[in-house]
Amino acid sequence: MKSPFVLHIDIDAFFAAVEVMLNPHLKGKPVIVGGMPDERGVVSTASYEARKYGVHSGMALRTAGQKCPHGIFVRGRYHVYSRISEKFMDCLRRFSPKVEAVSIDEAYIDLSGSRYLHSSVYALAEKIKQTVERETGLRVSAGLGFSRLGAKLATEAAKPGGFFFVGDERSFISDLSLEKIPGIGNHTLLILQAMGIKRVKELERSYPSIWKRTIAPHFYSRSRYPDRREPKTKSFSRETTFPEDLSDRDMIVSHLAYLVDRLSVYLIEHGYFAGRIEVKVRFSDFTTYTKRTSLPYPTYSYGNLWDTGLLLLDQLLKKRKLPLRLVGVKVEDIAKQRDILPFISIRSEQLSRGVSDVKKRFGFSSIFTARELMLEKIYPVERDSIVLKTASLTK
Ligand code: DCP
Ligand code: MG
Repeated sequence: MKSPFVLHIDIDAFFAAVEVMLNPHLKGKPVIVGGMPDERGVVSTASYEARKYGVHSGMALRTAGQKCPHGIFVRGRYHVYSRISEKFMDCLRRFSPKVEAVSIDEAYIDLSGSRYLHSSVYALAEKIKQTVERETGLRVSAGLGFSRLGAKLATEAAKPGGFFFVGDERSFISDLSLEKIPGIGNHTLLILQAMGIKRVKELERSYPSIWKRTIAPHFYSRSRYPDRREPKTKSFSRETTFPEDLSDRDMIVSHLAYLVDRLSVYLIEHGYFAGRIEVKVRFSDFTTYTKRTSLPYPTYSYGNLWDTGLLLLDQLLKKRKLPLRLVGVKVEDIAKQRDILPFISIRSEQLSRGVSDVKKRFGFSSIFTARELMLEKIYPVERDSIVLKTASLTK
């Protein structure tokens, strides 16, 4: 039999597990990360103890407070999680040059080359799992498969803490209900469910053409999985819900400036260029709008991201005459290099680099633009961050 070669690893209850690691008194307790139960905003994640009460990522904090009144609520420290995530990815990269980070706590590792150096791919996968757990101090779940989809679903089945290998991916996946399949959107799911289609095999039987386009490629074009091109992460984003809805444009702008600053420094530290930028707003009535555009050229510069981001924000603010609840920014078309060198001045990039060096030495908060400094009025400022209410990341 051909060896499986895609390993998928995902950290269990990531943000909550980090909080428990840094404060062992929390061990075994229902920990809920994202904010206080009387605050607006949503749960980033919850420890497995809290999940028993029905608390999950994306749930309103107030609902979480009702479901789990004795829960221990913590705000969350994004920069700490981000540092641990880097350690996690670095550790994986020691085992294979082909590591595709798909979110802050999750990656695919292509073992097709490395397996020849080891007696068995299963032993190698087990060793990788143990090594990351030892080095990060966190528990992970792992899945081994012939395709990314197979590996990811194996991890889901192995949670928490296990390691699964799905031998017959095709029949395993056929038995699954459609909502388990990543990439099938809610809208499609509702339509299919209304047509009485709940499982993958029903889709195959009743609508082979849809099955062929969506599910089949995972089995037939094995060589496409994992992607053999350079590992590519599609986007990075930062967003925040305000402690109270905001009408003051200057204050909204300050939040956006801070989030853009964090993204710019992140791009610089990782040697990335971004080709597009998207801004997102949510009004007090929960209507949400996004607007995106290509940047004049791929860049990491705060100034360039900011100029374009602000234009998008102003267009979005015209959509409704209501106070704002949330603002977010995302960069996409991420690349490690830039094919066409811009003919324009790169002074703005040099400036961003300089600022990022200062931040690295003296802390993220050691240097801010005046716009960002307005946030001091409403949030505590620590060495490495302004403590926003919910500095959460979207995947
Ligand atoms: N996250 C978030 N908001 C969401 C989903 C996730 O802020 N709506 C953050 C918090 C999570 C982290 O991303 O800790 C990783 O997401 P996962 O989906 O992997 O969830 P967990 O790691 O928390 O739990 P699991 O054990 O199910 O992987
Ligand atoms: Mg996880």
